[in-house]
Order: sequence, then structure tokens, then C-alpha cells
Amino acid sequence: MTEQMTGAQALVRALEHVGVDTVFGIPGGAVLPAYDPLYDSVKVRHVLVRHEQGAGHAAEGYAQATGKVGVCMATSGPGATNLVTPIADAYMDSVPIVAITGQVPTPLIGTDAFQEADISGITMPITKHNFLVTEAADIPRTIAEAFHIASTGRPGPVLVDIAKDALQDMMEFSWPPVMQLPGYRPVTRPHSKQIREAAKLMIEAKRPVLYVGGGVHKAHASAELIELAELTGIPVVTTLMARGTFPDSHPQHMGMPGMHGSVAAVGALQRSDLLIALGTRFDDRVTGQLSSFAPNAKVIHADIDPAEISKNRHADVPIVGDCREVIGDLVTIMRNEHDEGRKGDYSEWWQLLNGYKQTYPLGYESYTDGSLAPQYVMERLSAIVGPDAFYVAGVGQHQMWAAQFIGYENPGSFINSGGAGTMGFAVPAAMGAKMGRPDATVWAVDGDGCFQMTNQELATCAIEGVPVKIAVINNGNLGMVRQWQTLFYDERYSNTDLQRVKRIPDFVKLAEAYGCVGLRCERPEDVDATIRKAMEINDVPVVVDFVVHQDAMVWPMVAAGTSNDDIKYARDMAPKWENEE
Ligand SMILES: Cc1ncc(C[n+]2csc(CCOP(=O)(O)OP(=O)(O)O)c2C)c(N)n1
Ligand SMILES: [Mg+2]
Repeated sequence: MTEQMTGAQALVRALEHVGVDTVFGIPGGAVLPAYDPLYDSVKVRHVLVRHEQGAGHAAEGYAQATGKVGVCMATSGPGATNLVTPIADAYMDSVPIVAITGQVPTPLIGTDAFQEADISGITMPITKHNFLVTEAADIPRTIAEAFHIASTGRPGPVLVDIAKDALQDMMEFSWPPVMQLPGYRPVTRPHSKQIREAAKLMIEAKRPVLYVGGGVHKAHASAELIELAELTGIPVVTTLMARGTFPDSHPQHMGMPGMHGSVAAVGALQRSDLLIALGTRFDDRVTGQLSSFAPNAKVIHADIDPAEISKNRHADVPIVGDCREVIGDLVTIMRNEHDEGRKGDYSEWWQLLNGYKQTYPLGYESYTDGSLAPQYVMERLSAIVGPDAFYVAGVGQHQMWAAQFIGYENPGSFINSGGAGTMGFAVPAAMGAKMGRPDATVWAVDGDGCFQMTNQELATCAIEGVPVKIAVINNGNLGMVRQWQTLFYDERYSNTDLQRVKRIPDFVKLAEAYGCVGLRCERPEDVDATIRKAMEINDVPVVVDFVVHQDAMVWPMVAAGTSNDDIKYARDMAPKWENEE
């Protein structure tokens, strides 16, 4: 059965068919035809944001909290270019979103028409795939393909740029369309020979580590991971993108590796003889100086994207496949091996690792002048709010403290901008997460710098009834940059002071201006009561201005470009590796 309709009506109908319930966007000339049928849709709710960057990050937060594809929409030219940052962000963190943009009418493409930008060309290197649609008849098939590509294999952003005339022209609508993606067939089943090779190495190894990345949660393989870890007794590290995929409270958890990872996690990787890398990509923030990373380790590397394998570090056993299938197969084969009396012995390894854990726990400085330590705020948030909430971070010191000092027990409960490090991510992403999961408590942990980049979406939250909670960790500075200036630029604080004494803007008044509740907390003894008060307000968004000490630093730290072996757990304090071995 086919039906006559406009391309714009077909677009909305297709979105309904693929199960979209929420679209974040802002209208404008080129995309206007699409907004007309959207007005009538009872299935698709369009959320009018205040900046297209907010729409993109909201789609990312929605996608990560729900596991579905997030959708954002913008007009041509500047509307579309405002989506570039969130699209790049989604690409770096493999977040499934579909960005729909209006384009100038087909005859005007290439003429520098009003509000023309070649958004398909601009986003070519930062999308998993993108489409320029110039025929109304192609719209349903393109939408079906876009959602399929975004959500299968390694997830990622897909752009669908639709010329205005294609939205206006009449076409014959039918569903489902026949997708035309002959070259796109992601491999999900791992090769059994590779699984056997991996099992052999895991049994022979004396110092194995499960190096777990964001891909494990994306494959919904947290339960399989716990099973594999407990079955084998192998220690686990969870990267920034994998926090919560393995419970922090689990005795086999060594913490987060990398530049601001725990000494135990970094030490485990460095001294390992076998890395079992799952859905992770040997990012420079994890490896430090690549040539000295885990120098004695063989590598098993499993990823759904073959391009990641041996990209940065040679894999002795490459496995292309979906992490859930890979880990499931590893559980089965290891169980058989154990039944036949073959089991790894990691007892000496655990002695060493438990020593690291005990000697170098995470810690921080408290202040005698009564001022607030930001890490303490995180600890109390974690204790009072608990592990069932979503925590969404901005980028900077507060992000690292949120990764370190909040206890994550559930996969996907920490949402942040890892690969791109996009300041301004938190407020709109928290909004998207809360709209996707209205039943859940959503706390954004934001920096005073980050917050000033996208706080306009508080207006959207207040108007649309999205009661997120925002903890602004107000250290008066672009703190992470200031930390580098302290350590590497002789305390020359060039352009990092946000002039907190002038209180411009006053975050409490700003919150109130946006129809939110604003609270301020400046002393450790007020932290619990302030968090509790914020937890009691569930009808409007709450912003808490946590005024913290400006000199708090993120430790441990591996200075950029140096070896993980040179990690410091406080300023000028290095762990003693040799003596312990
Ligand atoms: C869009 C963008 N611009 C610049 C940077 C570089 N940068 C990284 S962290 C940071 C400081 C963030 O300041 P704030 O939000 O106050 O967080 P803090 O580090 O103080 O916790 C800056 C400027 C970035 N990551 N993203
Ligand atoms: Mg700051």
C-alpha cells in the first residue's frame, strides 16, 4: 500500500516508523517544511532547544541513557554548523545519533545561496556515514538506512541533509523501504580460532589484565564481563568510557587507567604480561607514551571495528566481533579449559596488585581554612544520591573527580565526553538523558567554565519540565588548564582566571532567571544538607553552586607524552615500583 504525501510528511512518518519519540532541534528556512507535519505528530515530540549544539548533545545524552538512537534537527548553514561539535563528539565516543538538517533547494546548491553550507562535506570526516537527499522519494529509505547504520556495528553519528525541494515535493510513501547498503555488513561473530588462541594465552599468562573500554557497555556485555572476570580471577580496569561496566565495589576492580587513573590500574597495565583489550582503543590518554606502554604484555584485542585493531598497538590475537559474543565465547571456552584441569595461576600477581591498592589508594587534600575540597563534594554526592542515578560530566578537573570519586555500580551510569573532551557537554546531555529516562535521577557535574558554554538549555529544561540537577564545581578557573600551568608553565596563569570574586555571572541568580532553583554551598559542613535539599526538588531543575578551593588538583597524573611508569600520585610523589617486585 502506498500513500501520496510530501517529502516532509514522509520524513515524519519514517521517523515514527523507526520508533523515534523525541527530536531536539531548532527550525529555520530550509528545514521549515519538515516542521509543519511535525506539528501534527502525536508520536514524535520535538523539543525546542536554545542552541543547536544543545540539540546535538541532548541527542547524545538521550542515546546513552536509553540505548536508542538520539535525534537532532537543524536548518541549513549556521544551524547545521552548530551541530558540528556534537557530531564530532558522538563520532569520537561512538554514540548513535542521527542529525537531520535542511539544505537549500537543489537548484541553489553550490551557488553560495542564503544559509548554504556544505554540511555533508564538512561532516564527512566526523560521521560514520552521511547523506545528501535531493529526491523526495529517497527520504524513507534514507531514514531507515541512517538509523540502521547509526545503531549497528560500531555505533556513531549519521547525518541526513535534505534539500528543501525534496521536503516539498510529492512522493509515494510505503513502509518498510528496501535498504540499499550492499557494502555494509558489520562482523559480530568472532572467529573460533582466535577465541582458542586467546584462551591459550589467558591460561599461560602470569599477569593478565582485562582492559575494558566503552564498547563493552555498548555491546550490553557487562554481565558477561563479570562472569568472565569471576571465572578466571583476572583483574579488571575500566576506562573513562567504561566506568560502571564492571562494578567499582568488586574486589577484582583496579580502577580507571590512564592519565588520571589509579596507581593500581596504571601499574597493573604496565606490569602485565597479557592485556585482554575489550571494546577499547588504546587511546593516548590511557597508554601515555606508547613506546613504553605495558612493555612486556602480549595483546588480545577484541573490537567490532576492525580499523581499531593494531591501530596504536600491535595485537597478537586480533578478534573482530561484538564484545558480548566475544566475551560469551571466552566464558564458554575458559569453562571447558577449567573442566580439563587447565587454569591460570595469578596468585603472585594478585599479591603485587593488592599491594598497589593498599599503598596507593585515591586521596586528596583537605583545607584547614574551612574551604571546600571538590573531591569531597563528589564523595558526598555518591554517598547520598547513590549508584542508581545517571551522572553526566563536563570536561576538566570536575570530570576527572567525577570519574574517580563517584562509585559506579551500573553500566552506562557515567555519561561524559571522553574522546573529544567537549566543554559544554554536561547540561544538554543531562537534559537528553533525563528526557530519555524520566524515572531516573540525573545529576550533571559541571565546571564553572563549561557551564557558561551551554547553560542556555536550562531554559529548555525549565519549560519542558525536565528536572535535572546540576552541581557546578566552581573553582573560579579553567581549572584543568590552570593545573597544567601550575605544573608545566611555572605558575604563569595566562587566561584561566574566570574572576570568581566578581561573581559574574552569579550562578544562583542565573538559575533563578531560567526558572530553576539555585542553591549555593561554600563550606564542607553544608554539603550534605545542600545535596539533600536538591534531591527533594523534583518539579524544576536545580543548580547548586559549589564554591570550591581554586588550587585543588587532579591526582594521580601521568604528564602528557611521558611514560605511565612516571605516574605521580601527588605532586612530586612517585610510587616505588621496583622495591615492591
Ligand atoms: C570547547 C572546549 N574548549 C576548550 C577546551 C580546553 N579545556 C579543557 S578543560 C578546560 C577548563 C574547563 O574549565 P571548567 O569547566 O571550569 O572545569 P575545571 O577544570 O575547572 O573543573 C579547558 C578550557 C575544551 N576541552 N573544550
Ligand atoms: Mg572551573
